[in-house]
Formats: sequence, C-alpha cells, structure tokens
Amino acid sequence: MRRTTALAMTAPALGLVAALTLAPPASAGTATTHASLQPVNDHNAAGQAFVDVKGNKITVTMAAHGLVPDQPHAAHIHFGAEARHECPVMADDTDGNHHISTTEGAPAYGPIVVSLTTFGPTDPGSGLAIDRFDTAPGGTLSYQRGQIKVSQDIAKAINEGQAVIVIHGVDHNGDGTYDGAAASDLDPSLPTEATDPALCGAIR
Ligand SMILES: [Cu+2]
Repeated sequence: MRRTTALAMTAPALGLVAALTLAPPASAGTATTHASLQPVNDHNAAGQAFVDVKGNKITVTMAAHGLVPDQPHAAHIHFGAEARHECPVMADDTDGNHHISTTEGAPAYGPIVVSLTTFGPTDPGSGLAIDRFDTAPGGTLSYQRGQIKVSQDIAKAINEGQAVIVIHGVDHNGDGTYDGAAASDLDPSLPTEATDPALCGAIR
C-alpha cells in the first residue's frame, strides 16, 4: 500500500519534469531558425546555417563546403525592410555579366545587418574586415559564434523569416585565388571575386 501510494505521487511529478525538460523555453523571442545555403555564383559550394535567437542575442552556426579554399570569406546576415527577403536570382544580374554582385543581390536580401566575424565587432561596419572572417581551409567553412548582440528589429526579422545569410568570395576564373581585373562593387581596392556572393540562404 505504501509503495502504491508512493508511485501514485511520483508518476505525475515525473510527468511534470519531463514536460519541463522537453518544452521549449517559454520566454518570448526565442527561436531556432535554419537556412539552407545554396550557390549564387559558385556552383560547387553548399552549406547549412542555424541561427538561435534569444531575446536580442543570437548564436550562429554555419557549415559549408566547396568554397574557394584558404581565402577570407566575408559572411553576413542581410536584411532590408524593403527587400524581398530571399536570395538573388539571375534576373538580378542587372549588368548582364552572368555574375551576381553583392549590390545586384541587394534588392533580394537588403544591406548587411550583422557581420559574422570570428572575433571582434559584428556590426555592419565590419562587413569587409577581411582579416576577421573564416578562410575556409581546404574549402570547408565551419563557424560558430554566440552572444552576438542584435537590435530588436533584427531579432524580429530573423524570427519572422525575413533575414538572409550570405557567404561571399568566389573564384570566377578558377585560378584558386581572388584576382581579376573587375573591382569589387563594395570596395574598389578588392577584386570582385573577393566580395561576390558564393552562398545564400533565407533564414526560415
Ligand atoms: Cu553579405
């Protein structure tokens, strides 16, 4: 009798513990989002990204392969209220050179709102801080950074599926490095290969 009573009292308690353990945290503004990274200009590349949003802090995890090896790959979260909240398509190639530049992609994904640097500031001003981005050793990029502070508007945009992850840096002429006569639309001191989008994924 004593054992039965103990079990009768324990079972609901265990059920409560299980429910608390399994349920997602109840605080508002918490979400895990995902982006499947698809090639923009670099058809050999692919990847995945996850963005955990907790209030106004995010954790970004990215894995990609097939990138230009051992070259800095600027990576950002892009968002613009007026943007289409998606990745560019060939119709966005307004100069008709068969490549999508970062500027040509802007109507799709908007401006840089978070720079996914490996250390230091993550603000838009770090967008081309080439010495602070992953270099994709052997073409493989593996990135995780937590505690990235974002504004309420950006957290909301990510939670609502309006933000886009872009990894930049391609090798149009296939010589293994960033070069060529065409200058970057973002920084004329860099070749366009250094900044053209390689991978893009809408965060859903
Ligand atoms: Cu970008």
